[in-house]
Amino acid sequence: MRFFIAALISIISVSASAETGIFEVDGMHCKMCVRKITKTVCALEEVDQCEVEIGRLKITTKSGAKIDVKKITDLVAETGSYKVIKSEIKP
Ligand SMILES: [Cu+2]
Repeated sequence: MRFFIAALISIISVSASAETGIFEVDGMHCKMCVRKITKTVCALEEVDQCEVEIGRLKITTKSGAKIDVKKITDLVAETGSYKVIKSEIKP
């Protein structure tokens, strides 16, 4: 519940532009890895567009939503033996 409220606040309290984040992910090696990351990260409420390939994740948020790098990094790590090694956020 607390997580849900925090996510809701982070969506509401930001300006009305989307953000794009590119994450380099270590430990991905096949289509199953791509599928697992897609299932978790792309399903986030604030994510609008989501492209996953081996070693790389690109997400664009819905208008007004920002990318929480720590949240994405933690989620990627929880999904399997994956690690975000580089992230770049563009407005
Ligand atoms: Cu794999």
